[in-house]
Amino acid sequence: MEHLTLHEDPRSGNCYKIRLTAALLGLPLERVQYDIMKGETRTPHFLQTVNANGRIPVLQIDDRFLPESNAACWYLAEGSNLIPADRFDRADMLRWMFFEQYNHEPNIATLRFWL
Ligand SMILES: N[C@@H](CCC(=O)N[C@@H](CS)C(=O)NCC(=O)O)C(=O)O
Repeated sequence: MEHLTLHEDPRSGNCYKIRLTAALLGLPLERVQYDIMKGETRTPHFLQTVNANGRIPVLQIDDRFLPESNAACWYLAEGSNLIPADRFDRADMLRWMFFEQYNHEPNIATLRFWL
């Protein structure tokens, strides 16, 4: 059984999505926390070992690192009933995940965080 570790800042909505997906599926998740306001994801160690893009969340699966929240949600959900069996419904799910990243995340979620 693979060991799952979430590199996160608990205040981040992108990290919450992954914790929520894991909880819905009953998957145990170890949590390693960083303070993004203190630049803790911009250290040489983080950039070299966790994510060269300097951002959380990153889902660690054993010794492999998967950045991008929606990729992590997809990884956890694959094979479960959280992903529709129907081809169109699956593409529609991806549509909302892309919409979330391209429209909601930069225009609403990030502004809310900074305010
Ligand atoms: N598209 C990425 C966005 C990742 C992202 O912007 N993470 C923010 C927190 S939600 C972060 O790490 N900011 C700290 C920084 O850029 O130094 C995802 O969905 O995971």
